[in-house]
Amino acid sequence: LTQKGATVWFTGLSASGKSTIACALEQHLLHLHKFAYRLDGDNIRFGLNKDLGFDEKSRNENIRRIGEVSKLFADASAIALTAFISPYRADRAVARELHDKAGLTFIEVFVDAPLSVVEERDPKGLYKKARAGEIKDFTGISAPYEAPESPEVHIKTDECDVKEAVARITEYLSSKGLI
Ligand code: GGZ
Repeated sequence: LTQKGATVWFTGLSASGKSTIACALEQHLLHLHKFAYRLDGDNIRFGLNKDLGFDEKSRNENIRRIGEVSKLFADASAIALTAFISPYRADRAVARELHDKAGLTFIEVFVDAPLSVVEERDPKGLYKKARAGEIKDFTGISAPYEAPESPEVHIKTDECDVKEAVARITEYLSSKGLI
């Protein structure tokens, strides 16, 4: 492969649009004949990380492992796309450092939607359950979300549609010579 690997790291609240954008970006990159691979709850939290819950320590470990796995994909020349809340700044910094040390590009994409908006969307009824105290440690309600201070790409999903989000990330990848 002549392709250079990298990790595009999505972070944001539940229902902010991370998976939707990551999926659309993956499709777009595959159409460009780029080797892209998406890591999300379905293939990580139900597999490698099925021993982990949602308390702070478990999330730290969840993100640590995802950082390591995405680095391996990037090292194998893929564009790894990770779609996890990853609420702690320090955990994201560890993932970035891993990539930096290996000479691999790490692109943090903040999928930014206000709590009021994601709570209104509530596609799985999780916010309602969290408000009712039926789910503990729920991000944004009873557990913290630490927003990125200087993400490479900042997408406000209530002002920007999926197509535009994909275009902005693609532009960034292109500006770095990754596609
Ligand atoms: C947040 C939770 C929780 C709690 C279950 N807090 O919208 P979803 O359903 O499909 O995505 C959420 C997903 C979050 O898992 P992550 O691995 O991305 O989280 S982290 O990066 O913080 O480790 C949500 C569901 O799991 N979910 N319980 N308590 N989200």
